[in-house]
Amino acid sequence: GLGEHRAKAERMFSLMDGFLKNDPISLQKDILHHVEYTVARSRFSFDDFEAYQALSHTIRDRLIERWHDTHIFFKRTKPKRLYFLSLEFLMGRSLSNSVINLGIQDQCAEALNQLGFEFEVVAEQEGDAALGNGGLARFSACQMDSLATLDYPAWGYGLRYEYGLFRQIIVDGFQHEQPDYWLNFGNPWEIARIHVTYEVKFYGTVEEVEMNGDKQKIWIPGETVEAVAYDNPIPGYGTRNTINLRLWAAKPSSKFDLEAYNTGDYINSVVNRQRAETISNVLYPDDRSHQGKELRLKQQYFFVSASLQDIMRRFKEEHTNFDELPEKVALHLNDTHPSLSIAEVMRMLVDEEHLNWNKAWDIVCKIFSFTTHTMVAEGLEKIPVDLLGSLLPRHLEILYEINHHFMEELKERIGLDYSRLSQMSIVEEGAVKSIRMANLSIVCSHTVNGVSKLHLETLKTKTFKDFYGLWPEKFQCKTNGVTQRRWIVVSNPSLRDLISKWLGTEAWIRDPDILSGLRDHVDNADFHLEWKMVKRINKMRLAEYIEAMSGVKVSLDAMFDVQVKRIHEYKRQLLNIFGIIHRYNCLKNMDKDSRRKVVPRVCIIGGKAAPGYEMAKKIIKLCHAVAEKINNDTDIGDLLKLVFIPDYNVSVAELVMPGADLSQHLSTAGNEASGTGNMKFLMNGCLLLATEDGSTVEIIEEIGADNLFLFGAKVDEVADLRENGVSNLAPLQNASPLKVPLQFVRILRMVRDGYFGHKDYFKTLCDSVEAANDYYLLGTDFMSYLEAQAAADKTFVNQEKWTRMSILSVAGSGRFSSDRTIQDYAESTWKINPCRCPL
Ligand code: GPK
Repeated sequence: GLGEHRAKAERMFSLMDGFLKNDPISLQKDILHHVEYTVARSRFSFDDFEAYQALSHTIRDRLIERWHDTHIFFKRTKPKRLYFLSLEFLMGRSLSNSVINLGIQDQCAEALNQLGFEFEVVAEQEGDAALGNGGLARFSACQMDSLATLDYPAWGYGLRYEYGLFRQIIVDGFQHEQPDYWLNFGNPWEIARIHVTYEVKFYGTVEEVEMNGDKQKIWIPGETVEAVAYDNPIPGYGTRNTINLRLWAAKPSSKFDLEAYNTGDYINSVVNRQRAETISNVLYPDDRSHQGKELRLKQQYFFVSASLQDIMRRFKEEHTNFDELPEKVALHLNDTHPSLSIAEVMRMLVDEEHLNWNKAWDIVCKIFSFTTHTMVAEGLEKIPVDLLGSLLPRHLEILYEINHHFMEELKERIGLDYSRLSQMSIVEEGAVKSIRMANLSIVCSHTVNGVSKLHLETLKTKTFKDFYGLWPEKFQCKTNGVTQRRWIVVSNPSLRDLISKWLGTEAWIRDPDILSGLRDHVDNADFHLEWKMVKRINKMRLAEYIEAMSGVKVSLDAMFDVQVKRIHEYKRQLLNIFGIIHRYNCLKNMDKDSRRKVVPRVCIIGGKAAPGYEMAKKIIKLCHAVAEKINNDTDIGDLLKLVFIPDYNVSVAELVMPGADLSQHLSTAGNEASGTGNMKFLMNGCLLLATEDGSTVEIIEEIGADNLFLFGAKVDEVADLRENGVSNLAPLQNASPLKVPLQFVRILRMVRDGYFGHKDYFKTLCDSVEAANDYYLLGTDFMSYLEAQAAADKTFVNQEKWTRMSILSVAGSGRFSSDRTIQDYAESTWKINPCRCPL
């Protein structure tokens, strides 16, 4: 009975010695305990990596306590929960972040110190968790941090890829990809839940059976694999709340296929079973193009099926009536990647729970919300019907039925406008009949979110114009944000201290709007001095890293100019490289006197190209070819350096952003849905040189156009420029210098003619600008780009002005905290409330 239960609980508690303590001595004891019993090294002799392992386990224990308490509290209060479904999470390192969010950074540093170790060195031992590609995936990670910090009852769901995003190595200037077998060194941040498993089924047939006089479809699957949960605690800052990121790994089913084993072919049967594990083996490395690969579809369904079984089981433990689902469950689709969830929930409600179709549909339409991350329709995900029909035959039927109902409704609303009907249809007819996952997500979601104002505007007027006409109220803007915990507190401790000192509080770490208080000190000379000192310290760290990685020595007096992000034609790293070549040409033509007035530059470029993206790979090679020329030109010396930082990832970003003076965001207007790198640089007091694209438009609103360097065509000019504008470079030979800037033509010619070597290899790259009509408008924007660069140079000479702009950047960055984004989602999309675990 209850009394017995309580007595047992009390005895357990008395055995427990209370919660783990966080004073330095207790921490040291725990670290040594883990050295001896978890890492199995002698406590009298262990190295930095073993210290990292032991400290991580020490922190993990503390996370687990909070994570248990949080979940017990959620179970007791039964709040509406948010389930954030994403196929990608770029978490990066966990140690520093956890220690900071737990509020025990000083204690840990002291504990390590007394054991003869240094916190920074130990933290450096950790590898990145890189289960994602780029912006979308890192944004998911930032959102998890904010969900935990703001006490929301949320779960993240994802896949536990054994190989994360490939490692980029550069050989002779070319990118090579190496597998990222990140689990080789163990992962103290996850908890294997070997008993939390679900069967996931594939293939097979659909049959019709009689059920209480009704005909009912059932799916007879052909293959079963098992999903095993790995839980990753996500601690909030300034709260006990620690939420869960549950990642699924595929394992062979624990049920045996008796027949296979009885035929005597034991070895082959085992080998075949083992194939199940391939499903969660590897992350697809191309962002924004997942088309028609069976393994990818398998990953998506594997993820969806396991997550929804888990979510439904939890719902059924607490509630009995599916009418309550919309009040208790919010399912968020992070892009279309998890959108098979829609068909899966319908299948569960109709086939398994025997609700009638309309009732099930009514419920489903109240639980899903959707965020899209692309601007252009070509980037939208489609799944060939043949593929879907063979892997998931019942789901295909359900998708057809959803579409049938939708088309009927649509005909009533808009009449027999066949062109519009076929454009809005979930099913795309044509050479390859496909399911349009974005249309599906829009039809079924109560809210469709854009990731910046400009992005939402494009969705409404272009990409999803017809859907907007039909359901204007569905479309909402939720401008992205990034977490100041990682992007200032973890990555830039000197700036953290400086901000807190001048604001007189650390409250901005939970309440980022407070950062605007820095404006009060924007003209204070002492503040300026300290501000510049912090930047100098961070530049020093970065310079050391650059020298270690590339052998290039750089001057701290130079302007550190950074462009780091995935390599894409639309992000225009090529424009940056052309600008650097231009700078080089100018320097070569100058006399000694003029050179003395030049602001020295260190140009830093970093980013990965998708393995199959030829043009992006050529941009990387060009960068190296140009760097080789410039860096070895003794005539130029410190006036200009170009370095490519290999293997750009979250932990490299943490080092690069604080050390940057200037950062570049060059996407052709109308292509970058939001951008989040710009926000991270802003938080680190780095000035932006940018086009008016994505969220930069809102950064301008917040800090004023005077406080960054803007250039380029505006979004509403782009279409016109592409059609009639000055952008048509072909044939280049005859182009008038008035139309295409002569400098630009000359630079293109240098690359084409082999000035940087590799003439043949760069041919298609040059063609992409010339013959392909300069789709991304490099020629058009070139002069404007050079002017913005010149303005940056001019400002840099005036350090007082520069520092002012830098301070105002940080002061205006509060609006770009993911805390703001998440609060907005929680209140207006998910309708969830904070649920704060008592201390
Ligand atoms: C968008 F469509 C995609 C994609 O597949 N991967 C990805 O990283 C990015 N994104 C956008 O390109 C960024 O503008 C945006 O800030 C980020 O998603 C987060 O919304």
